[in-house]
Amino acid sequence: MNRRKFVQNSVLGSMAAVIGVEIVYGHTMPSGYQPLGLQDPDPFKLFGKDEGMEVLNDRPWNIEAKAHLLDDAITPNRCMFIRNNGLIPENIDASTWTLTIDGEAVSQSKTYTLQELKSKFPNYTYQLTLECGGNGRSEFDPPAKGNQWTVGAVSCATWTGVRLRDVLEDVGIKSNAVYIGYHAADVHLSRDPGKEPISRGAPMAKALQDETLLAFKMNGKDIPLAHGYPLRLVAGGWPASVSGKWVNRISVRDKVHDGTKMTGTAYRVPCNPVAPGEKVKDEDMCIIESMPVKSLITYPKTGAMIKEGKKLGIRGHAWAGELEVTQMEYSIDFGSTWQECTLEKPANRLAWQHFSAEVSFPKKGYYEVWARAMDSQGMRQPMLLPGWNPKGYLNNACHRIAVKVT
Ligand SMILES: Nc1nc2c(c(=O)[nH]1)N[C@H]1C(S)=C(S)[C@@H](COP(=O)(O)O)O[C@H]1N2
Ligand SMILES: [Mo]
Repeated sequence: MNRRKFVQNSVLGSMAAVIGVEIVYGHTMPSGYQPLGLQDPDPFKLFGKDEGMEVLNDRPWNIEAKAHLLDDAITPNRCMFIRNNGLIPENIDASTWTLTIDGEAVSQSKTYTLQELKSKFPNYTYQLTLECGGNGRSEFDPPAKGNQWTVGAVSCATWTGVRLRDVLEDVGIKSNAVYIGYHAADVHLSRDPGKEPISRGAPMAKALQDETLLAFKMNGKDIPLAHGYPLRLVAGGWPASVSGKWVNRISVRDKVHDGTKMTGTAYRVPCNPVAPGEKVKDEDMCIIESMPVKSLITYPKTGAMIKEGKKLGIRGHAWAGELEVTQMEYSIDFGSTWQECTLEKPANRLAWQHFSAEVSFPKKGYYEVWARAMDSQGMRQPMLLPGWNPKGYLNNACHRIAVKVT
């Protein structure tokens, strides 16, 4: 008798199905062994992402888009960045999923099944811009720790769900309500069930906005697993960390929510500007709320070549947190002069806006096209880096592409 235990045929069969071909010496594989081909999944296939996306980290998964991949008016799953603080929950069963509303500021906590949420409250659909607070971090100097996002940690998808406000009204909110905080099913990297990877939230005013959704659909389909299936909070215009994925509990707090990554320096910037590299005390750091005005040239890709005498059509999107973008300009002379772009109205509040322009170049040579948006309060994007901050948030510098006229 052979003392070694071998993998069962049925297990072998399912492993082969995932790998896609027969595991030729599979019958000699020790039982419990994970073939490398299963340990190292192709993230693009795993999440249905475009192969041009950049994997910044695999534990946890963090994947960003490139500017030209964000050219669609509405971001498809294929090009949507993934930002995880922990491990994606496994074995989700939407038919048994529940959402509990509790906290100091509810008279009585209440639990809803997903089906109850969907049928009991009116459904709404909005296009909502979600940008990671750390988008653009890679440019800061001295560098900031964390995912080195360039420009691609932003999306604007169509989200369908119920208003958080309607659900909170149904539960009954007391007058001491200050903040909501979400809790979710993802797992801390340590796998310690007592630790949450992230548990953030928003003041009541944001929680009660028309566009703040408990969403169960993205772009008309079930939300992809990596983006929060089967239920996620979507609070457009604020750091996307407020938009909790895999949400199963929302606490209505009588103080600013103090969950993981709400306190200390997480998702906070110095309340007053500091010199690059300066140490900032925790109590001098303020929570990021609305994201600043920003834009992205999504066509053409940087490095474009065009023929002398030809005009170049450029296009992209602009957004301004809680505000609307009221002007969009481009420059081909490193910001010395600016020309107006055509700018569309947003599909709804908190949706990004599309811009376009026909650019002429005076002669052959190297150019850069810079794009600059202005919000409804007259704030414009900085041409280069904005204020340095210890965690590298809120880089809304003008996006730039290189163009050669030959
Ligand atoms: N439960 C949970 N929600 C989460 C996160 C997370 O790690 N866990 N990451 C947050 C952060 S920091 C961002 S930027 C967005 C990213 O959303 P996306 O992965 O759908 O693009 O989700 C937010 N919601
Ligand atoms: Mo984020």
